Amino acid sequence: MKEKIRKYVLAEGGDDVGFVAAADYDSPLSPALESILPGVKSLVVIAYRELSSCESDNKEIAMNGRLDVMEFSRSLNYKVARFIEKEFGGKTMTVPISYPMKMEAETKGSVGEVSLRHAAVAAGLGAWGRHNIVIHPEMGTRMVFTAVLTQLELDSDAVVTDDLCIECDLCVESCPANALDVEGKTHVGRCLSNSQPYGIGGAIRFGMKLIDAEPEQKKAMLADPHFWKLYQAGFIGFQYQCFNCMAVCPVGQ
Ligand code: B12
Repeated sequence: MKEKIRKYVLAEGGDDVGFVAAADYDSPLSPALESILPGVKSLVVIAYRELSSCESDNKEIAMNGRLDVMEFSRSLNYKVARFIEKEFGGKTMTVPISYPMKMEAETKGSVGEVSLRHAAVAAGLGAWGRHNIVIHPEMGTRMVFTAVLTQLELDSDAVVTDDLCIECDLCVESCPANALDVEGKTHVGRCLSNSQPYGIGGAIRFGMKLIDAEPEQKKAMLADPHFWKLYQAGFIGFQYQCFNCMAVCPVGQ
């Protein structure tokens, strides 16, 4: 089964694929897989190369590269899920690159339903780096992941035991928010407010200010490019302004 699925994913444009038995996936913050798909037995984790767009100082082009891979991965994830159901039976469910994401006070919208980094590491697709993201053994850090939950008994691929991070600290030094200063722990608030200034925090701050503003100030706020960017983020989804920790990592480049 694994070989057939692997062949399909690669033929359809995935850059790599790994398998992990549900019992070998462990992410302390995300919900139990069983609560998502009762009878879940395995995850098929798909890896995609991020485009070179992530290097661009032009943030619209950088974000567009991410949107390209998000759109492609949504389609591939769906196809793989359908392929598995048709070919081998059982139920499947897909896990997206980023959203939809649960927006709850408890997790502050910062925990995925399935942690794709933990899944990727357990599926042998890479190892954690100093930047707290996953480095693929050949393709490096510029990777994103999706997954398909299945009810198939698939055993886990071998995990990567090599330390792929070369400890150059370029990610730490190039983080404009100093979000990587503490090893093994990304400062979520710092990363979020810098990489997504038009995200949820920005939208809340804008709304709060608007409520209290005088009528003339309200008009000025709505005519300001800051609001236009919030508006755009609202319909494209996230609007990352920073890809530094991925883009500067020399591993695999
Ligand atoms: C919410 C989210 C964020 C939030 C919160 C991050 C966070 N605390 O996890 C914010 C906005 C900050 C964020 C930022 C980024 N994100 Co993000 N994000 C997610 C999302 C949707 C959920 C993550 C989640 O569930 N976190 C909660 C759990 C997993 O965190 P945790 O248990 O506390 O683990 C943390 C630490 O304990 C540590 N950790 C845990 N175990 C271990 C073990 C070792 C050995 C080490 C060293 C560290 C470590 O790493 C984690 C990060 O703090 C995932 C997609 C997904 N569904 O997984 C993408 C995802 C993690 N993001 C991704 C990316 C690329 C980014 C950014 C580069 C932004 C961008 N422009 O794309 C930055 C990188 C920030 C960084 N260097 O840490 C990719 C990572 C790909 C990869 N190669 O690993 C993912 C997997 C999206 C995808 N589908 O590919 N992200």
